[in-house]
Amino acid sequence: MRKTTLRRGCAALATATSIALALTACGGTTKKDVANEGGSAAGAGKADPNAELKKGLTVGFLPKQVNNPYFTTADKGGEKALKELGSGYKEVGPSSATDTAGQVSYVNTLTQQQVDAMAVSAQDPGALCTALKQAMKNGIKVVTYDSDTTPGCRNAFVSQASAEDLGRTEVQLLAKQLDYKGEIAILSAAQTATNQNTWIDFMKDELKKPEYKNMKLVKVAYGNDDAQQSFQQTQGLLQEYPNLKGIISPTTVGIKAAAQYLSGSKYKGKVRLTGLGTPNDMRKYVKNGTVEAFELWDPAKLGELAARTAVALSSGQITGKEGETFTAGSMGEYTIGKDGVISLGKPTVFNAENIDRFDF
Ligand code: RAM
Repeated sequence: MRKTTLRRGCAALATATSIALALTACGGTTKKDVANEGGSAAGAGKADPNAELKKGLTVGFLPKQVNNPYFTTADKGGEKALKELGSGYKEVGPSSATDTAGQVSYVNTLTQQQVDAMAVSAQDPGALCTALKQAMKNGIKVVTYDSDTTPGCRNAFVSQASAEDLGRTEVQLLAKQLDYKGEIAILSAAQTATNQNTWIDFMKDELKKPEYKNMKLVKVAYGNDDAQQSFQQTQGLLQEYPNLKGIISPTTVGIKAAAQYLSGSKYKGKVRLTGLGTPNDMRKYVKNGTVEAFELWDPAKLGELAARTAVALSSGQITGKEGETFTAGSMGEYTIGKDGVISLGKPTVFNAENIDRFDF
């Protein structure tokens, strides 16, 4: 693979200078930046569905946060698939879910190390764009997984499920438990997180339907995928809104911390909680009556699909264009959708009846 030297610019600046300067130079994300990032990075060259899968590649995983068990499981799924495919794996990433500048510099590190592909879960949709485009100019294939950037800044996005389905079903799950009545709040991750923000937009849209006329979203709080902050935010929500009846937390760190708080408080079983969590984190809260139902996909499968997509892109089997298909090993055949999105499938709803069948 031909690789050119890293060009000067914002991306290079982020590694070469202080984090503060890099942030100023590269900027955070505004809605306008995202809206202006049109086009797609897919379609460079032509896909050859019969191309042989290359071996000996290196794929770098860059999660939102390295010490988050969700990403540990996801990235292990990627590592296992790469081993099977005869390629190498590495993982780099920040330990905080709000270290956007750190993520930028990790993209630059992977570019300088000349990996063949990278799989990135974006903390912020716009902040990584310049660095990711630089990586692609250097011949590196870029897959986002879990949390996207914008279509022009990566070759493909491996999505956990339909964002619309996730947003709407979380409201539906909570509404049933509340009998469609009362004040509710959302406990999210980082304020810039692409995935959570997309789901929240669909939650708000779902709440506009007439069946929810007696439910009111009073606040969206941010726990930054930090256990302590999420716990404190839950406590704060209940102090600020004593009539709160339900919480949706679309983050594995948030829902676990909220469940921990509720289960040790007078609100246990009274204030309903749902969202996205892992069965292993949530088992005890389902069994002790704090949580009735919540959902998630299998993070290991998400990581595996991201790895297999990266290898298919690097091998020329796909370019990221809508309509292209490829076989992701034993996971079967996937078709690339609009804007280069590849969807893992439907999430699972976990409750007291089925939770013991899952171990992740
Ligand atoms: C957290 C992260 C991740 C999200 C899951 C549900 O671990 O925010 O991005 O997909 O929750």
